Amino acid sequence: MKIDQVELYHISLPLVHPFQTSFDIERERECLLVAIHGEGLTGWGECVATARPGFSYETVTTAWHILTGFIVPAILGQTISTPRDAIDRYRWIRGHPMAKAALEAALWDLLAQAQSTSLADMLAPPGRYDAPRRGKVNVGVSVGVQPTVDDLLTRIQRFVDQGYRRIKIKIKSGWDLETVQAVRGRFPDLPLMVDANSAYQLADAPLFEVMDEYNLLMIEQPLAYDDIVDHAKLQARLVTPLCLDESITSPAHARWALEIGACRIINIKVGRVGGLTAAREIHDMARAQGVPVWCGGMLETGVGRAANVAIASLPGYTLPGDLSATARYYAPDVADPPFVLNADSTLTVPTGPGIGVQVNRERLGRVTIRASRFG
Ligand code: OSB
Ligand code: MG
Repeated sequence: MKIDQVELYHISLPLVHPFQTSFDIERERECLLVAIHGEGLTGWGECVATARPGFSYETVTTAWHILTGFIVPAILGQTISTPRDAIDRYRWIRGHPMAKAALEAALWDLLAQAQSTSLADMLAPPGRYDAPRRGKVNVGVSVGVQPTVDDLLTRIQRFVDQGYRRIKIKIKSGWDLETVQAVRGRFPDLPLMVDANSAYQLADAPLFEVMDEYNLLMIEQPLAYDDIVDHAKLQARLVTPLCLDESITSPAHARWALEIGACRIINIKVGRVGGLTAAREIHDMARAQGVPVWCGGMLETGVGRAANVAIASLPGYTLPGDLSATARYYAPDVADPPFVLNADSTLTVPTGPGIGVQVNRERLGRVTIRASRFG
């Protein structure tokens, strides 16, 4: 397929509720949307880089620079038949996985539409896996730091009442052990996990040894974003599995982390690892080793959420993802239809061509800060 045109949108979408982590608070979600045109079709991808370089060094501005300066020129006007064809053209660019992943996601959507297949089916073609892909994916909700523990308990209760069967809470210094104790006191049997977003050091191991007593599903990214060595030392001291998020930025990093025992679970974020192809490669490797994976979230709009739900349908995604219903993030979203929580704490995998959601151009226009067209 010849790539005729690429559009880039920098948008800012108000969040229904502010989202606070150990490193930042977001009230509006800034991200980029990429549209690729070919054969009269349009594929959409979302770049999950944020306004500020807190989760990763990438921001909406660095991603704009890398996309417009290097990635888009590498594929514009070219004939691209597979995602690999595109990846090969920008492989020389070091880093910037979120910028690369956005372009690749739009291309997967475009190519899937051209083949009249869903993204989920294109990711799991017949014969690739010995188990069928899921039609519905298990999901949970990631609850940010709240003003008070009472606020947190109220908020968790509301999500439990809505039907979410797995809760993740964000922790940071001053909002950790007592918070976990309070949540466990109120919800003794709730599948519960914590995410520190790199707020701690190995010297804090005693804190995690106490947390080990609270029957947590996992402890996500307690130590530095660029570390796996100290994570391996910490994991050796705990029964609770460690899960790495920030530290895994490529299939090689996933392999290294598993080889040295830095984690027992991997949170796969398509943007953080550089695209759907890399995400599937990590999934395949982990599955071959019996390591469970799940789909992380970056407060995506419907565009990114649809791609996440599709990849989370692969058989090795055995743990609930951070993929909540649209209404928990945006009202309204830029894409239709919204994702709605099923009674069994799942989201349904779209079956329409490509990612299976449509961008509403009128709403997109209202939230766009900057737009550019190439070709
Ligand atoms: O660490 O998983 C994280 C959101 C922004 C940045 C980092 C993280 C998160 C989440 C949100 O936990 C998950 C979601 O999209 O619901
Ligand atoms: Mg995380």
